[in-house]
Amino acid sequence: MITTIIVLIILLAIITGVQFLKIAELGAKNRGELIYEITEKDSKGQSLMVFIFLFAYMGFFAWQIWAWGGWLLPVSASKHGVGIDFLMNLTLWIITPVFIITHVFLCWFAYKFAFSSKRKALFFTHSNRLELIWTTVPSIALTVLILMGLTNWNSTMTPVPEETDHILIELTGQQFTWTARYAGKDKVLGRSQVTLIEGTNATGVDTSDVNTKDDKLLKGEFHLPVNVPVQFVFRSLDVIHSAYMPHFRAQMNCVPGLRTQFNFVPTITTAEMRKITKNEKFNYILLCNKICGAAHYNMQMDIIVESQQDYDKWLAEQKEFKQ
Ligand SMILES: [Cu+2]
Repeated sequence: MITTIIVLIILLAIITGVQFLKIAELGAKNRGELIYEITEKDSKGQSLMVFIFLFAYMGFFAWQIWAWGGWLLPVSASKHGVGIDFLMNLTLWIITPVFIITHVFLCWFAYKFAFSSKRKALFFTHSNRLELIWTTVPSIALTVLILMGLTNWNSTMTPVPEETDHILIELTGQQFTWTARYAGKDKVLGRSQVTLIEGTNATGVDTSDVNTKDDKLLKGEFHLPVNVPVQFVFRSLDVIHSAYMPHFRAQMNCVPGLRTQFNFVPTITTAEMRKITKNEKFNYILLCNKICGAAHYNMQMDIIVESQQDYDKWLAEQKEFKQ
């Protein structure tokens, strides 16, 4: 009912506006004026408004930095994340001055060169020199940024070589929970497939595979040793999820029927990060970053980064799958 009334009010307002315009047109016709002719006075007024808008817009921009700047993530807790942050900051340092300068010019020119009957516009079609400058400069800047980005991308996307000391974790997403599986002593994850899902075997691990016996399945939280490469493998049992670990600057889609992967090296323990953020309750977190259904926001796991000793102790306490 209320929606219908609102729609009616909007329709009536439009009709009234059109009628007012018609009256104005008729009135102007009577006086022998052209209502749609833009006078020099109109032009000056509009250009002044553009100039005032510049200050409001830049003020809003500064306010946003002031108001939201404090919500940025703390320092990166992974090795490659430092590179990502550097790239992000470099990009901002390049685009922020460009953004400010172009808008100042845009609004200033609109004001300064507003229509005047005393002035004739310069007819200017083409300049090879200008074309060359505004093609070359952005090309060089983009090439440098993309090359730096690719180097960083390769460092997380190239699987950790077998011979390098690392840990292997499989993260499985399903509506609406995560399961972490550790490869155990043999450092090999047992096979798994969706057709084997039943009862307590929620992620479908293959119990007939000898490599499965020492695998460890975890809910709620998982631990990582500091400064050791972690190779992640991602699966999904239903829809597309996205494993997002913001403090490590890492995110990967979990796609049904596909194994995706990345690796990173955690560099700051949870205890150290609590000091850095001055927050005793701080915890690293794994989130789902795809809106995958009604309880999507419930898909979280805590991540504890600790010394190798503490990690070994914790891992020994976790039950093996065969139990
Ligand atoms: Cu999800």
